[in-house]
Amino acid sequence: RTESYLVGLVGDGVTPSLTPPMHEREGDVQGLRYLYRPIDLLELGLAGDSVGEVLRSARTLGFNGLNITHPCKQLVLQHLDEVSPDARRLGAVNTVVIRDGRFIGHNTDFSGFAAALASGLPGARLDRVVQLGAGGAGSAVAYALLSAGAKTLDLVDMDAERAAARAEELSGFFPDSTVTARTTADLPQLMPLADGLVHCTPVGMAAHPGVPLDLELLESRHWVADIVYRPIDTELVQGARAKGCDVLDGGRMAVGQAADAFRIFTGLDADPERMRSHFLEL
Ligand code: SKM
Repeated sequence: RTESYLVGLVGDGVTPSLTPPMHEREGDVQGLRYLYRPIDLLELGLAGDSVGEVLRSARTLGFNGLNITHPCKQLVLQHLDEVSPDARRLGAVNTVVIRDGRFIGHNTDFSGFAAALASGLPGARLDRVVQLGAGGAGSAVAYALLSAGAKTLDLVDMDAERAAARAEELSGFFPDSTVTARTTADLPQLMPLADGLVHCTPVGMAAHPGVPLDLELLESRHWVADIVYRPIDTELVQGARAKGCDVLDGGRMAVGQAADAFRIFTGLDADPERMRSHFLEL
């Protein structure tokens, strides 16, 4: 019988992350003994490829699991005993549960975004979606959109090769959908055809202010999802609201990944709405 939970987040610069307080508060509310430690590789002077060693140390010390973030989401794969089919296809793991001495990997970035989309933009049309950004987070989001039934996905990235590689890979996983690599120059043609827009680049974060596209391209019939959550009201989110669009802010994905990881670690459902109100207080 597990009477307490000890989990952590491994990655570079994770000390200020909001994930630990989100989990701990949910544990408190559920009456659990639940501790969530940041394990900051930068502060520890450890490189990303020490994630295997960190995993084994965590097992030795009785951890129930770890969230894994940059730069370890791919590096961790080779150390796992089992990987969920979705995480395997995505080639990225952000949640490792330690059970009977075995490491089992999952990806709650994709499932968390899917849950966020379903709860925050219920009934959003997914026939045609434009996505900005095809990096790590973008890959998980694209996978979630296609899993949720997006029929046509236009994938825009400043790195044309990266967009092309992702589009080809995703087309292989979702043969009934059309995934096409695009450039920002295509946006004036694409937006009039799109139901919604998802933003997965760093633009709008405190360190990268601005908007990722010309807001004139937004129409009130578009829904807009941002995954940037610091600040929560990015310039894109504000601009889209001002246009009358239905909007999903980045906090929903941040909460979604945490809620799904909480369930994987404990076997207990987290309440995403309660987690979100706590997240908004942090
Ligand atoms: O996948 C998530 C991870 O679980 C937690 C996190 C964070 O708190 O910074 C970021 C994402 O990589």
